[in-house]
Amino acid sequence: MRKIYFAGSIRGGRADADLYRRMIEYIQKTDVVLTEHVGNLALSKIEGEEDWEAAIYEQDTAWLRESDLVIAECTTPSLGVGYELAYAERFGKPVYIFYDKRRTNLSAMLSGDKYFHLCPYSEEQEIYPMLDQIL
Ligand code: 6K6
Repeated sequence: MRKIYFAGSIRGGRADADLYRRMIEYIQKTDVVLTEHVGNLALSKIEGEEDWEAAIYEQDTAWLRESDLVIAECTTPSLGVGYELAYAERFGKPVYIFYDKRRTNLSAMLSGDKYFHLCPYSEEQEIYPMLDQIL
């Protein structure tokens, strides 16, 4: 099974956390999601370790390097997700960026980068057929 790195906002704000969880559950029907905790922070296993923020960085960048592709939900802007997308590009990983075009004016640093596959939607139901095409 392919390994999918799902990226979504954590400290940028959790307004779309339930959407991330539904997308992750959908992807898990066919593929492995390395970053299940993005949809449910209770699943995070690193918090509490000594120097746990460095552990998060090391774990997430290792997962990005071993992933087959990256799927990001970018409606809620997040510095961490922006960093991950540039990191994924540097390692040649295919990157698909989902965003609700009614709610977000996507950064030009993403919409202007021809490397990224943009997946705008206006209703959540449009997301799942697009995921079927990608997976
Ligand atoms: C548990 C409770 C609060 O924070 C945690 C654990 N934190 C993180 N664990 C794993 N990945 C993280 C964590 N914080 C950020 N990330 C990564 O950055 C995720 O892969 C997200 O895609 C992205 C979110 O970045 P911010 O800047 O919105 O936090």
